[in-house]
Amino acid sequence: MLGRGWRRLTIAMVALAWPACAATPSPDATPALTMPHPVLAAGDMRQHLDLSGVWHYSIDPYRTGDAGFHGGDPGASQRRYADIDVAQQMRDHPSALYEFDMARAPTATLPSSWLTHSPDMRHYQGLVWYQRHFTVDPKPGEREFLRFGAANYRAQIYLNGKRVGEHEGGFTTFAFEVTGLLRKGDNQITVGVDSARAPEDLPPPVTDWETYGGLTRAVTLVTTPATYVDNAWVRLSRDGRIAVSAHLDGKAAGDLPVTFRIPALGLALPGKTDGNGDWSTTVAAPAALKRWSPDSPTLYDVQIAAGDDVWKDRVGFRTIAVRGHDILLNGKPIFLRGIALHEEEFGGNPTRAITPEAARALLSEVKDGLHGNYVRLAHYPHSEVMTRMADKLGLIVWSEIPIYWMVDFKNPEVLAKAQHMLAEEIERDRDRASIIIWSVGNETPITPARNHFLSTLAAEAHSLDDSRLVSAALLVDRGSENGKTVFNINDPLIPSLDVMAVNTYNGWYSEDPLPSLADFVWRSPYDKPLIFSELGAAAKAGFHDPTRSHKFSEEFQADYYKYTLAMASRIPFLRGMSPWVLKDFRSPRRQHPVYQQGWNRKGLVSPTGVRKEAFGVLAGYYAKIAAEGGAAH
Ligand code: GCB
Repeated sequence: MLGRGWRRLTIAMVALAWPACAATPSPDATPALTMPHPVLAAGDMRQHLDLSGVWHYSIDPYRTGDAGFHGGDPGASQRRYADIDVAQQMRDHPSALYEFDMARAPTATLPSSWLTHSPDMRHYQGLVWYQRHFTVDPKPGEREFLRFGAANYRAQIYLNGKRVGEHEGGFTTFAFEVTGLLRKGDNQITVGVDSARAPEDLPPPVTDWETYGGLTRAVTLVTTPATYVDNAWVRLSRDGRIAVSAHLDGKAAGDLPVTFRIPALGLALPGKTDGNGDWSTTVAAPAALKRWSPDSPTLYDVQIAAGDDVWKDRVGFRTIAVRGHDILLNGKPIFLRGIALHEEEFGGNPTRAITPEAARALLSEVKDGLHGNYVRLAHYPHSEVMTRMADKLGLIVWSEIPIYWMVDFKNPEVLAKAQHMLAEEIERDRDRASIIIWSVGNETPITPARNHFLSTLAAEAHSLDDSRLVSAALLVDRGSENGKTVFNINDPLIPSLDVMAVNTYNGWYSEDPLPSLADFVWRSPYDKPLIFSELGAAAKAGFHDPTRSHKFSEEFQADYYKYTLAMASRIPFLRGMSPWVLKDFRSPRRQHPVYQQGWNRKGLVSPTGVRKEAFGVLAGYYAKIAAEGGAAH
């Protein structure tokens, strides 16, 4: 299973020709068999040195550290990544010219976006160089990897002045092997992060959320034995068996005895890798296995022992499937009582630094405040801190890649890029029981090129992960029949999807009187479940309108929810919803000076967590569904 997906991905990557992606291989390490990067599945659970903390930074708006003023290599005076002590050089060679000095550049605490480093960085978009030093004592026979939780949007990495690699995509985790490049004692790491995006990038430049440029997730130095488990997937297959797949990397990876264990269940499954270092097996789920669910989010410590390595993760076991209009969790119909959220912590000046406390605060408001069981993590893969917290707290997750609005669908290189992002997303999070849906697009205009692009991605998601559902947030046709407003869900992509999803904003972006919403008719020729992936209206917390008629008032937002939920409750094939959105979030396109001030105000809570009136409307609706058993609305 793992091998098949990897081979297909390799083809995509060759087409993309990303020459500098491969890590410099260590003399005694076997280069990765198929992936340009190591996967380092569950790398956050491995032995590592956390490089979070104080880094120096230097802005480079004209990208002088990338290229000289006539193109070509940058001049020595501009190479921020050079492994030199600039002050010492200037003392030793008074005529030498340096127009940077990272050791004396300003500092910031990472991970965080640079938007909060200083007031003059608030709207900076472009290239920023980061540098820090760290001390290690590499041991012979060990391998070391630099692992990045995320770098938004493009990153180039240097270790001790040598280029290690580069990465594109602001929301997925990646790693480079640096065995043999580390020094005993002091080491210098430099990362150039560029937040600027072109129309061929994902997402394209125009979105409805803040571009938090920078190293927004942890950078770690991960250590493994010479041969180690690079990729592993542990899950409950649709037929109720525990399934394990693993890929080992290193000289001894082929024909190596391996053992999978779940100590709490006394389960030990021995096996042996094939010549490529791949191993997979299945076993009937032990009777004592407790299924993961929002009501009972049981997680198990699991291990794969292989040679000197013990790969570890903490996973839940559950099945997810669709039958007609129903979504079945562990074989039972479930209604998804959700809300959408951006990766943005509570507070008046967020920086997209998702600590466990920040993730817990957001998700607890969903679980305990709204009586929810589901979150849409919009519009890109969120931090692994968030998906692990969802596993732990018991929230079902929709995860997506940023195929948003006006993507360059005709461009095969953009498709290859999207496939790569999808694979990185799935490979990092395939072991999270909370995730049940991979979504491949949001509100994309229907054209033949878009249909081909998204159906290719949907097929890719199914082939990389046959245990989950695939969806996309679609547009719908609005019509009128016998005086009634009718919405027909008939997107040509639907045959490629397991679940239909629609964003709906009637009464907010349209002038429909709110009481008319309840009579709207929703139809689809497809026998598939529907989720409202968005619905919402904005309100500025604290702005009240006793007439309940003004947009941006808490009362209007609350009534919008009341009437939209009345509409939702009459749709017989609706099986869940993730209204837009839990918390007001920063968005440069929202500039009303009184009500928005750079924030999308569709949150049910303010940036600092103050609940608006509509919060209670949705919480009441969900509490009732939960009290009635949670299967239907
Ligand atoms: C949408 C988008 C979401 C926006 C939202 C809005 O349909 O998917 O990213 O933020 O509408 O507030 O208009």
